[in-house]
Amino acid sequence: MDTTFRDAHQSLLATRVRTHDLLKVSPFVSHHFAPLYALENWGGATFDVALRFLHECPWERLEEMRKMIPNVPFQMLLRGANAVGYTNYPDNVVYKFCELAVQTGMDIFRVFDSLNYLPNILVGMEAAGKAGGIVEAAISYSGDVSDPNKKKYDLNYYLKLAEELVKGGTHVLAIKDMAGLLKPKAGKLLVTALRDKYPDLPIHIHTHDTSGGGVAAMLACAEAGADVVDVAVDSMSGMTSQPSMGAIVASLQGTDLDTGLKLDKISEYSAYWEQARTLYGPFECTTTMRSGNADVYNNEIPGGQYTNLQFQAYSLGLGDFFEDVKKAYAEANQLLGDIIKVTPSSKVVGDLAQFMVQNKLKSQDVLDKAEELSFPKSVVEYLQGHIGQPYGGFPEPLRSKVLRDMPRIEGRPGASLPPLDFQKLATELKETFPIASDRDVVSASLYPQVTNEYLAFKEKFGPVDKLDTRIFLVGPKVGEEFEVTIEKGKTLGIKTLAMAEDLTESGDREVFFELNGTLRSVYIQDKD
Ligand code: 3PY
Ligand code: ZN
Repeated sequence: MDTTFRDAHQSLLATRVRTHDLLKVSPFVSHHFAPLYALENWGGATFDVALRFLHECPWERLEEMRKMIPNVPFQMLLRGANAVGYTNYPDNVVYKFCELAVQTGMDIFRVFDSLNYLPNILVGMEAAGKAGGIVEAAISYSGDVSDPNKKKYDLNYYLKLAEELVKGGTHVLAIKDMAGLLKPKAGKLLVTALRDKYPDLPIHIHTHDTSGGGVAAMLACAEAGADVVDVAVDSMSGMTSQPSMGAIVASLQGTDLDTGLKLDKISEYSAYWEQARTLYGPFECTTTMRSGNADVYNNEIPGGQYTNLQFQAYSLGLGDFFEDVKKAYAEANQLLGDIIKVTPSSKVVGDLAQFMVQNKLKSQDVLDKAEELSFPKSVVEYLQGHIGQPYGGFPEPLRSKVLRDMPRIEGRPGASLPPLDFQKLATELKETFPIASDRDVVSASLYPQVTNEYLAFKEKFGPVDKLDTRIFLVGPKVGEEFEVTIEKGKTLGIKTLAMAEDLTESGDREVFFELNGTLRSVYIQDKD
């Protein structure tokens, strides 16, 4: 599976790749990448980021990609009962979301839960299946099954969970190695055991290349009988992204596992992304990251979070801060009960780690002073049971010391939420924003505030997703001519001409331009 359209840019470019750049290369993908099992192109953080930062509609992105790539299955990442958000939703929101996703073009739903909490995964599986999607239940991987000293997440743990997911009716079973901890030996062990137990079940392996061991691990998994492994095109691969497509395809050429993909086409595809990537310079993980780092086997920080934490540490400019945060992350994980770490549980561990470094606390200090410390909100909510129940239970006496008489949620958090009234939400949203569509209503059911801001922006500025990425991020130069295709066959020619010298009383500046040869002007707030 090619993850270039989702996880690769989520991990390397803060999820900022715009629909415009995805669509430009979509016909090429359709023509040359038909042998792919799937193209992962939606879900995870892309939904939120599209609305919040790119001012574009994620549903439109999916619909347009579907039109251009009718021949490769699409795959998305669904955070179980959290859908594509960070919190719990009423069940009917998750159902509605999946229904619309299938209608808009989605095929395969990889469903996980950040604590591997079965009831949360089952809700997502049900919702995806009922909508008509292919259900790919995912076990998030932690620890090291090849290390007998790492006892909590051993082979037996994974086999038992797999059994539950198979019982739950999954069509495909995924191992989701979000931090890149699956060493070749562990991958071989795990896939062999699953293959032996389920000869006919499609097995799909996901990893991140943070340590640099991703290609070796995926080859080992493929040889042990995995049906699908995840890769990103070469120029969007490596480090916290997926391992390289070209490297894996080349390694398997002429073997029984030959993928049928053509190396010269992978090169062309890679060249496109090498260029496109330069447009997103300000969001590059490589401003702070220069290479892989095998210390991920100790700190277990997931790919996307690794670059975030590193970036934060560098912007704070505190010497060894990142090294300290990484060490504290491992300690925080142990304090919280050695939990599965992926969105949103990884944020809980990251927040506690940063809290420990900022307040110069060691593990023992946290335990000793737990009653007096004011812990980050995410940590308190985790201990209350807001994201589900961790395997092996909550850490005691830490939990009781932190929570004292605060309420606790037993069981699945979403189960106690009343259904959302979609009719009421639609009426309210359309009253405030007459341009709001039924899709926007579903967006608002997940992200109310973000959707309101997206609609307000769209009302004011129009379809900015049609601008090319340089113009969108930096703006045109004075005197520059550029074209914008707003729909098929409708292309506008725009030439910026001049700006008025004086500001209006409200701080706006008049900007003159030609639109298809006609002189026009707009008032724009001058932020300088
Ligand atoms: C997400 O939840 O967005 C992830 O990519 C988790 O790995
Ligand atoms: Zn991932």
